[in-house]
Amino acid sequence: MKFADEPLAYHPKVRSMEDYETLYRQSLEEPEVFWSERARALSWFYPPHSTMDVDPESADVAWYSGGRLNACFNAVDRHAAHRPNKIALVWAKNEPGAYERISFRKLKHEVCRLANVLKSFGVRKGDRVCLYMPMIPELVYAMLACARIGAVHSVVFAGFSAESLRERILDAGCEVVLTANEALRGAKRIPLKHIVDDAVEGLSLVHTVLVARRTDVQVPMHAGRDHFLDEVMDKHRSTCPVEWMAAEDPLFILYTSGSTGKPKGVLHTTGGYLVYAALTHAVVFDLRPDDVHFCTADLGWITGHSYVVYGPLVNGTTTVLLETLPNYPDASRIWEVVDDVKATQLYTAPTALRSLMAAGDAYLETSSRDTLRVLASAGEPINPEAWRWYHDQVGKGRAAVVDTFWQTETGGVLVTPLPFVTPAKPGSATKPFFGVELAILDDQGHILDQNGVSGNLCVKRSWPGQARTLYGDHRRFRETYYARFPGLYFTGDGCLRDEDGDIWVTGRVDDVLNVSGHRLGTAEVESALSEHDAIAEAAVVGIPHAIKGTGIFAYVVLRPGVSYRSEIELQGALKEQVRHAIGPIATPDGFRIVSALPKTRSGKIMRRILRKIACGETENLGDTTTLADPTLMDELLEKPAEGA
Ligand code: 6R9
Repeated sequence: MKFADEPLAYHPKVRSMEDYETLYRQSLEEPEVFWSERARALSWFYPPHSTMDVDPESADVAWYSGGRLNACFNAVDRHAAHRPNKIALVWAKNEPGAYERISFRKLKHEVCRLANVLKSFGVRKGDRVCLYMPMIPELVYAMLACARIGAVHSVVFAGFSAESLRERILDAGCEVVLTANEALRGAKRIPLKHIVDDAVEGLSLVHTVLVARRTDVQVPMHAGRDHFLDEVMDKHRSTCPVEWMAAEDPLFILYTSGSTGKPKGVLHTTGGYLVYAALTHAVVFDLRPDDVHFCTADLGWITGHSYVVYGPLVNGTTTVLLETLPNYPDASRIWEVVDDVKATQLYTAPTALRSLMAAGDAYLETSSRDTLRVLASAGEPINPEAWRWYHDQVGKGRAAVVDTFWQTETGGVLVTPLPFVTPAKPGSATKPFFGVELAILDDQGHILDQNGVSGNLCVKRSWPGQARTLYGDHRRFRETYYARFPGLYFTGDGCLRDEDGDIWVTGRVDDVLNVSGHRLGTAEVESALSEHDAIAEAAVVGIPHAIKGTGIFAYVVLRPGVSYRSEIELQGALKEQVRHAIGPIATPDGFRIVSALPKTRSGKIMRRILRKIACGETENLGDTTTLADPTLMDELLEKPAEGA
């Protein structure tokens, strides 16, 4: 076995635009050479005998065939062997000033214990395990324990409702669920165990629920099914052999929203994902051996998977796990954490920056932030004002800002500047990462080769971090990503390539909303609203929102004969309905009751019109002649929508 015990030594050093261009060219002209070099940053049980094997027609992608490796071994064991006392994980707890530091040695022991627990409950290679947990070390242990024994984790963001959780447990066929008695999020306590109880009620599929104890609160335990995690971990040894997985064996499933109501179980595999997560983590964040990487993302999202857990730990980097909200108890908190842990990188979302910025610069005075070298952003377009504040105020002009564009499906960053290398341009994600060949197409499918064009953002060839399929639905995978522009991966985003060739991602061009950096399908929110007894039909559109980026505006048609005491009360009930069906992140910001929805003659809701009306842009509604009922326009235009 080859030990890449100093993974950083195997990542390329990019110090200038010439370095970037040379390597970028090589990555496209000699992909075999480039990508086999990159695989050396991992420890393989058997090294791969090829790099990529792709059939664009069927959207079948394989990377590093013949290779065998284990994700947990790469993230934990090799570092525990070479630098056991190095801190792997700094847990910044909900309580201000409270931290727990976990070394690679301890991480290995805890992960092994938990892996043995999973095995004792019958979890085997290939089985799916659902993790519905707060941001506590046990969640990291659980992800890595699954990886260690070849089980596939499916982390479900602990802000999702019981209904959403149930749907995801069923879709992935999870027999074991891990949770906690409660989650602490700022001043709130979230009764996770109760939510799990509701989610799995009557489901014979789930035979085991393991409950971490985050607080002292008592929760009902279902005899034979529920066990406290600490109690069962205590019974098991802190060593556990790793399962050597094929490079293409699944590592995890992560659900994300699409343009239909049903969430998509994005599946990532082992070898390619890890190579890409580790490489992008090292290059995009200008990684050095003693760095402390602080990414505020929840592990329920891809950013948490790739840049809190896998990227940093595979690179042997100290990574920070933030349990709390960036502004709890106030907007100075996140900056104080930066100082306390001596973070060298900060990775957060524009929505968080906007709300911290709105709180005022006084909150920056209790911290120095002098350790920060790289300030990164992801999840949605960053507005130039937030970019400048991040650069000038947070980083005092000394740290590089990188705006990273990517998706759950891409596994790692796709378009990004490189810190201290790529000339900065507030609001632009600038250049493709190594191996990523972008194409911009017009709606008719013509590739727009020149600069100064805008259109649909696609990727021409495979890269190792890309998702391989949607769990149990390869046809949907093909249709969602490869059918719109045959042979190309379609991101679902629109973009502009400016005269310098820099990329500006402008946002989704499909029926997906990006609310506070979280993806939500309009169809999901609409079906949640329609479940309410009063509602016959609903349509939701995105509207500009100062903090969230995009807010949700809902048009609802009531059932005949429905009466309600006040519109406010009805709105309250509808908000509750959406929280119940999806979770608080999907709560609409504004409502309007209408007698009917504008539809084409084929019955398609004309969201374009609804969006313009909700935004108050009634001047230029475009072509309304295709409406099935043109008289509806008079009603829609009658009363301007109340904003968010
Ligand atoms: C990593 C992540 C993906 C969608 C994506 C796009 C938007 C992400 C962005 C960005 C502009 C950026 N997005 N990063 N838009 N600039 N730097 O967020 O994954 O949750 O799957 O969302 O987010 O619309 O298609 P995911």
